[in-house]
Amino acid sequence: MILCVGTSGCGKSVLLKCLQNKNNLAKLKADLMMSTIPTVGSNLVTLTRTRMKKNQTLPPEEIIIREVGGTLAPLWHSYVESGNIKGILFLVDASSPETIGASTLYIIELIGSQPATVNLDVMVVFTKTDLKSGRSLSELKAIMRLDQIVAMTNQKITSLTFNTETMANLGEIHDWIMQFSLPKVTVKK
Ligand SMILES: Nc1nc2c(ncn2[C@@H]2O[C@H](COP(=O)(O)OP(=O)(O)OP(=O)(O)O)[C@@H](O)[C@H]2O)c(=O)[nH]1
Ligand SMILES: [Mg+2]
Repeated sequence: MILCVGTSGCGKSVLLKCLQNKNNLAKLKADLMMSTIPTVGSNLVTLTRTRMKKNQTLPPEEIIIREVGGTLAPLWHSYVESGNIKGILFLVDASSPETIGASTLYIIELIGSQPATVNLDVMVVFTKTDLKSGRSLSELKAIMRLDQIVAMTNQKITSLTFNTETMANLGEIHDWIMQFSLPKVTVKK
């Protein structure tokens, strides 16, 4: 399982919807037209993929992602401790400087001091980069002090940007998540 966290309204549910529909852009655009509602508590999303190897279809693989909202930030670490978490998808709203500051504190709290998170891979996604700030990835990383956090925690942290206008990097985020996937369990009737 992957834990997807970030401050309230930073775009977690929207990104997960994009990942689920990435091969059906028409449906995705229709879904995104509908207004999103804040996630209450936590929400589970499953991603599935089927790959080909030498003209043979490999068995389907899947992974579950657990979204946990910003209001539950003090409890994020407990989801890592209680669940079978393989990696953390940490979203940061790049359009809001105050939120980037808060996210710095939250990520240090989550991965800098919790024993359960020290060996987990982390992907930081700066969302809403279509909005006013227009900052580059390196500027966003500098504002968040991400290089210092990496040096401090000695953890594997990947970072990139995402927005629903261009959908750029959706494939990279999908591939990062799917590296933790397992063969799909089918229940025989
Ligand atoms: N312009 C723009 N708006 C976005 C983008 N991603 C999400 N949003 C908007 O941000 C708002 C919140 O998105 P959600 O995906 O519901 O945010 P969330 O992090 O799941 O929020 P909570 O579940 O309440 O914590 C919605 O109005 C989205 O349409 C983006 O890339 N660009
Ligand atoms: Mg949500």
